[in-house]
Amino acid sequence: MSFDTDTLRRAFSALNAFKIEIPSWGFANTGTRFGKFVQAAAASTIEEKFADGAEVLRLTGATPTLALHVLWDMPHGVADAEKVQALEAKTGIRAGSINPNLFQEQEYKYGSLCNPSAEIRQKALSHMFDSIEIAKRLNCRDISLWLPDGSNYPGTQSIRKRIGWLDEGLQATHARLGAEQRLLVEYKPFEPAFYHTDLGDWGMALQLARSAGPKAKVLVDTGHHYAAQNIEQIVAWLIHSNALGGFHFNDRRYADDDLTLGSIDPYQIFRIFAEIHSAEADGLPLDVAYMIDQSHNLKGKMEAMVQTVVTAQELWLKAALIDREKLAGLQDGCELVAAEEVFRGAFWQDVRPLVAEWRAARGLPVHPLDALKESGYVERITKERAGRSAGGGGSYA
Ligand code: LRH
Ligand code: MN
Repeated sequence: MSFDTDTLRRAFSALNAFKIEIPSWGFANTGTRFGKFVQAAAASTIEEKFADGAEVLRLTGATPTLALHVLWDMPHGVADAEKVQALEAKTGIRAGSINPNLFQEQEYKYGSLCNPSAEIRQKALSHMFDSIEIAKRLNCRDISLWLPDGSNYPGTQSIRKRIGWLDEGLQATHARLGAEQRLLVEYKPFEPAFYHTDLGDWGMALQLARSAGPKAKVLVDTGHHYAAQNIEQIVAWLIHSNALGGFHFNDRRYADDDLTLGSIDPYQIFRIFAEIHSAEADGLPLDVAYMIDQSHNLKGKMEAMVQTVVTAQELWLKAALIDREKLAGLQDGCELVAAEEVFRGAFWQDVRPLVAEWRAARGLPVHPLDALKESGYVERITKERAGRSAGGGGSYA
């Protein structure tokens, strides 16, 4: 299949520009509150998570960084930085966003940065400061914060007081950031709290980011929306407000299901990427971290991660190839059907042969999933890691 040079040029520059970060926890055994189905090949040490991440980078050429969750990956905090730097040198994949853990210690039962106890808020804040120190030591730019804080019953907590405490906490965190560092504020409407969540939606995250300071931006986890919400409209608002810091991509049928990107509604991700490409085409200065945040409870962890990166590249390219000029004219002319045909038409087109050409040109495996199978990597790590991963244990990572 041959493509005209202009399409090839546009496709190659779009794919060259697209980097997506993979989560260390995507390689670990994860589950739900009803249990965890253990996979022998799963990673449980930081060494194994970097090895798996490097294999995904080798196969896709699009994942130069690995997101770390502090207590899961660096239980000794800054003291583990040297080990991580050695792994970066050995594997060629770098540590990416640093994700504090403010959700697993007993003290956080009634919240972390929003807890009525000043002492517990201070504990949470010092974990934020540790996370910033780790990021400084590893030369990582983004501290990516999600907190589960909230309540389960009306009247049991002062929502307004908690806003004040959270505001203070994020301002204090922002004040500790290095010159080049950013604080990404991730919102979520519910779970594990089921009456109110303190950082519940994009408006709250935007308000808190603004109040914290210019280095604070909003992180959009695609799974953190009510089914009826228009996510690409939220993205447009955050771009308009120069507050879009990054994404956690995954897919869902019902709630925060953390399924693989594009498995349920690939058109959703296409519509989000279309907002990004149109903003870039209009010359808006975007500085967006694209990241995957999934838990592979049933699919093989390596297969699911490679499949996800490949799907993200395809959807990114489909949206990059929208005939923007033609579409803008039709939109301004309110030629609805013609505009929709241009927009959706880009989604229909099969870009896989184009992505295959880009991979071949970059000396990358043309079909990464097949290459993973042919490499025997999963069989090898299964043998190496077998006989260890017994026991369900906690539900996550
Ligand atoms: C919370 C979340 C957050 C991570 C966690 C693994 O639902 O999206 O980004 O800390 O998943
Ligand atoms: Mn997330």
